[in-house]
Amino acid sequence: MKEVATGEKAKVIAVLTTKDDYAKEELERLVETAGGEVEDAIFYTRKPDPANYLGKGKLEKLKAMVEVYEADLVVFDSELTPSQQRNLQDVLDTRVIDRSELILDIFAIHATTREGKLQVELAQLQYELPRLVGSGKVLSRLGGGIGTRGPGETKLETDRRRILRRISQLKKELKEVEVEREVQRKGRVENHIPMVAIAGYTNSGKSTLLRALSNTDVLAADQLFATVSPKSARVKLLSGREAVFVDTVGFIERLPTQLIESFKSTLEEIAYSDLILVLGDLSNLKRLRRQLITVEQVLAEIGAGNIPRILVLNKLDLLDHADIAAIEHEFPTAVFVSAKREIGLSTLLKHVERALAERENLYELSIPWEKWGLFSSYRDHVTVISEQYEENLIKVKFICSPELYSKLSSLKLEGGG
Ligand SMILES: Nc1nc2c(ncn2[C@@H]2O[C@H](COP(=O)(O)OP(=O)(O)OP(=O)(O)O)[C@@H](O)[C@H]2O)c(=O)[nH]1
Ligand SMILES: [Mg+2]
Repeated sequence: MKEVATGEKAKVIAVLTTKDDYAKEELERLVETAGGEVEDAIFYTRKPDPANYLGKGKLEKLKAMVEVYEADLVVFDSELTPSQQRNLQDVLDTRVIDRSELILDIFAIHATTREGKLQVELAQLQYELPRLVGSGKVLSRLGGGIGTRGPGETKLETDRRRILRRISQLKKELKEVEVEREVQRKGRVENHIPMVAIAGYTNSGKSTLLRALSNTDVLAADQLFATVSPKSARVKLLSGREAVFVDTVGFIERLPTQLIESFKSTLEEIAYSDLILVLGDLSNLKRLRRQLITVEQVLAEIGAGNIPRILVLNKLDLLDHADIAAIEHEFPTAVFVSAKREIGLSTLLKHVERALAERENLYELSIPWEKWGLFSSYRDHVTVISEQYEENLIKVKFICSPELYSKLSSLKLEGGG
């Protein structure tokens, strides 16, 4: 919504395609985040009409509403086909967008890094492409009649070629950024630094949690998709070992497929992690249950379905004691925190450490003094249980991953164990 730049709120009429308060509220929040305000809404739950989506009566009602409110924009809470979108714009004489375009718009506003901007542009072009082709078809069928006269086929062909060229260029640039990311990831694996992804529905408090755990300056805001270019930070666990915690792009019901595709490399960070903190927002329990289902679906879709996880329920400060007891009963394995008030964070870190240790073992090595320094350089990545100093060696008992052990075992005293 361009109105964001001028500071003026765009007047929006919403078209809701399910009788569902939750969907209505979510669409309103999406519109607000994009810089608009829902003035009024209509419901249309019948089968969509192929030409205009709406039936004749509803369309007339909507047209009247657009005029009364002098609406800048009509937003549909579902997907519109390219021709439906064009036809509606013609009839209503105002801009009409669907849910995907709205979400893409928010991503465009919030992208801060070069990678984020490239990803959003790619998603937007991929959204636009079939719309160009679609309008071309409509035009040729109507023979470019009065009132529907638009760019001719030749102009459309050049537009299409231009977009396709840009798409392949964006993909190339993104590949380069991905290579950097892969190098970082390999570095972390080689240094045996476990990676913990913080995933969850948008606005659940992921960035606030990363900020609280790492004391770094991470942007958090009461907006949907505040984070489009996530950061990561090293966090010292209670034993002194370190892990890298990664913030992630929030999930939402019906996340546009173009976004999943172009943010693939960012979302893949979740699939490469050793542990996922699935963050839920306790401020509305009905919403929480529904959001957790969506999160499960997206995790499966991005190939992260089998990674160990901890359910972390956030915004504990908003519940009173009676509610807490009931919700603990419903989610017996969850860890309850308030990222904002920094409640429950050390318990959470304990759970993280325990979960990370699950695939680790207890080992014992006798290390000659001259190699002790080398062993010590891995101190952040192993949990030392005991050290016993002897004349020319140190006996050390520690817990670490099998991979790290195979590296460290080369330090042992010849013939020792
Ligand atoms: N009351 C309360 N509010 C919280 C808590 N944690 C986060 N919030 C608020 O929830 C809102 C969203 O927080 P973010 O950390 O930006 O959420 P996010 O999950 O990163 O959201 P996206 O990046 O948009 O997906 C902000 O207004 C936070 O201040 C909490 O423990 N209690
Ligand atoms: Mg965030």
